[in-house]
Amino acid sequence: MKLSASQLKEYAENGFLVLRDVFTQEEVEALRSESTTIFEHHRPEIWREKNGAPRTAFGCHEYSPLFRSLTRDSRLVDPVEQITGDTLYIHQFKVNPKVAFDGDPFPWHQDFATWHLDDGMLEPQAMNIAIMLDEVTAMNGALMFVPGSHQRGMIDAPDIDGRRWMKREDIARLITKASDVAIATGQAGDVLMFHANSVHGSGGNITPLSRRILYVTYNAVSNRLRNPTRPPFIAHRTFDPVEPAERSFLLTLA
Ligand SMILES: O=C(O)CCC(=O)C(=O)O
Repeated sequence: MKLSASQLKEYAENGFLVLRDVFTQEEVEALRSESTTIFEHHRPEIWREKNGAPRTAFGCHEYSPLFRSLTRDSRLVDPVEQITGDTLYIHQFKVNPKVAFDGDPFPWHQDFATWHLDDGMLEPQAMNIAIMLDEVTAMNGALMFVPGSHQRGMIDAPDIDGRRWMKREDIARLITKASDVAIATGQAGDVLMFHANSVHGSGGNITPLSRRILYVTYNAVSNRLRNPTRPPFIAHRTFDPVEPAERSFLLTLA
């Protein structure tokens, strides 16, 4: 699945892009059901909110054949390959459920700050591409972006409990009015992709409506990690090129 010229332009200007109706409801249902099964388990790769509700399941494509198959789906691989212009490997895989009532915020950050400072990634040549598994609205914890912020490069951020949340004064310089923020809402089956230096975050979810989003982070093989410090389930150490599959991940499932 290739991006059109207008989509490439929008991405270049804003640093993020929402693609509509990419995955079918049958595919979304399969991904939701797999996520539910995964969150029933207690494993070190599954991080939780303060009250025990799931927050992030990292690296579940390593043990889920369905998710493994998804990582090769050309609807995810092709647009990232088109933008990076390189062969890709999987740097990170995760599902963030932002659960009903209890989903906590993700403060403002740039992913590349962590990837560079903690994972030893040289260039912002990795990219998140995410599938909305529920309707994502302004109320249930959609991601917010500062459009164009990816063009400013990496802004240094302190290590706070293993995360590189941005300093409030830096955010206050970037956001001085409501129109400096854009919100990435969509329907289940829509896809969101964003630049490694795009400044983003998300609010908490106090609605009774869950907001599951599945993220694959692909990195250019030439930009593989040099000296990672985070655990391998968060920053992968295998740099095998991904072979895109044209058929749906449901059909290529071994
Ligand atoms: O899922 C979210 O709300 C935000 C996730 C995010 O920005 C991250 O994991 O770096």
